Amino acid sequence: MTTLDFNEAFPSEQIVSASSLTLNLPRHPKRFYRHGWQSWSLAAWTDLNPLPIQKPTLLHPMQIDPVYAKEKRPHGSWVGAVEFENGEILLLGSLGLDAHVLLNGSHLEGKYKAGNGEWFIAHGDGLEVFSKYADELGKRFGERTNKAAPRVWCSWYSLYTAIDESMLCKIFDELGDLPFDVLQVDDGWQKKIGDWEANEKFPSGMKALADKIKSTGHKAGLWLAPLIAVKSSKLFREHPDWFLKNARGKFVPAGFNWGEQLYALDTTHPAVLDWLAALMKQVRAWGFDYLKLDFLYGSALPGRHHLEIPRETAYRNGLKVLREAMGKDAFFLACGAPILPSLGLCDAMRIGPDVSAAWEDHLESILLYNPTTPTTKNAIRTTINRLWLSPLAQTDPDVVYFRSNEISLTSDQKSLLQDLALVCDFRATSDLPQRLTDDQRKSLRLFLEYKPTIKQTSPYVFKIDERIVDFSPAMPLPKPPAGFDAVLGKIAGCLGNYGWAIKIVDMLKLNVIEKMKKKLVI
Ligand code: 9PG
Repeated sequence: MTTLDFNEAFPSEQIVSASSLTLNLPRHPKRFYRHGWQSWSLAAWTDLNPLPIQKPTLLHPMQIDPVYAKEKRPHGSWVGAVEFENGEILLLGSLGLDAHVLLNGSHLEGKYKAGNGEWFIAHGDGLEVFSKYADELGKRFGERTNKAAPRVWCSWYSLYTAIDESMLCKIFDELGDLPFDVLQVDDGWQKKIGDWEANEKFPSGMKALADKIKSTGHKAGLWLAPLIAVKSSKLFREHPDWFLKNARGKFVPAGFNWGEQLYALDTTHPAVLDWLAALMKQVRAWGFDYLKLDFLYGSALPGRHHLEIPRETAYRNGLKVLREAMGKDAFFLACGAPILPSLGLCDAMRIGPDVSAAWEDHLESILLYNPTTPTTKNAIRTTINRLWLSPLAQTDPDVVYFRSNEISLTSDQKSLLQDLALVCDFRATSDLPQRLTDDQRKSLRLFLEYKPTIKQTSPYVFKIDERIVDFSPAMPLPKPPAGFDAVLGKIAGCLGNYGWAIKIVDMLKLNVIEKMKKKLVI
């Protein structure tokens, strides 16, 4: 164990090797920078009060590192930082993968789970110390690839899983000459999560769909979640030994979605790696060149692996196999991805939770105190607080909206989200061309073509050409629920631990989408 006093003589930056490191602070800091585990987990500056435990527990593996889900003290995956009254920032960040940072009173502590590792320590201006940390990470894991930022139409945020071949083909035609680079088919095409073949809604198969996209002059993009599977999949039934188990021999729960329990592949198992490589080759052979690989966190969950290596290394080895098999020329967007272990292997990374057509969600964000829930406010907050990653991967803030149907965002909120996409230089939307007015279509075209000069003037304020844009409205976390809301939150949190309750909520949501789809005149 290494202990250092943070005093006047402290170097402005240094690298220290230690399995556990304590920085003694001269006084209690004012705020702590929490850096969540994977794309959707919270990244934010908070005061030092404990945050309520996110609910429901059943969903924890999809939202936070389950190992630290109940930690009350301020903490973060790989990196943490404190801010003092005078505005000075002190950052402690690991340069290895199995590390966690914690604020213990006036001690900033970093710990590697297995053995020694490097720590980067720097103090001074916030933007500067994070940028230096990113430089050091880049040296070790690889810097951002030089592919052009793609402009993407993605099916998810209008149609969710209610996609089908004929509807998508009509949309691809209707997008016309809008300057998209990629048309990306999201969740809903596959037989099951784990069984990556076209389902009955895609009777001509996936190669035909990719051909159709390419015939419109665009790159074909596809969503998959290759590292997890639902319990009812053929993959899980046929290869239960490929899935991650805990020390008691039980399958490690990887969350609950699609009305089912999720399990994760053990990427230290040679047969799993062969299967992953074959899957990537298959998808490329169909003609998809842009791959959004999602729910990647699954293979970084704790468990007893086939080979005894740290879970982050197990995950990274799996990701290497995926990357190699898809080829360097494919564009790889990592989503639901543990942040540090994905660096250097993907072209772009989602760095926040999903956006939605609402600014906040009373049930999920507030009653359940869940900052990973899909809302535009949650997405902007975490994305802005992760922009320091941009030298390491293209940063995907998720889609923007131009539509005015099926949406409760105000025009200011929609603009803020569009400005975030400009800041990230990653432009995507799911708006249906059939539902856009002429003016909205014009604005979308301008947005896709616009290449402004961006300057960050303070952590949340940017100059976009001559406009000043302040993202502060998205920064506050909801207040922990009190009174009646707290009671409702408790009930909702308990119900949320029952798969059937989540299934009912999901079915209600899908029902709304199906109704919307029927109204769609195509
Ligand atoms: C497809 C979607 C979209 C989206 C991804 C991801 O239950 N959950 O907690 C949950 C979180 C995120 C999520 C879906 C479910 O979204 O970010 O863009 O591709 O999967 O299913």
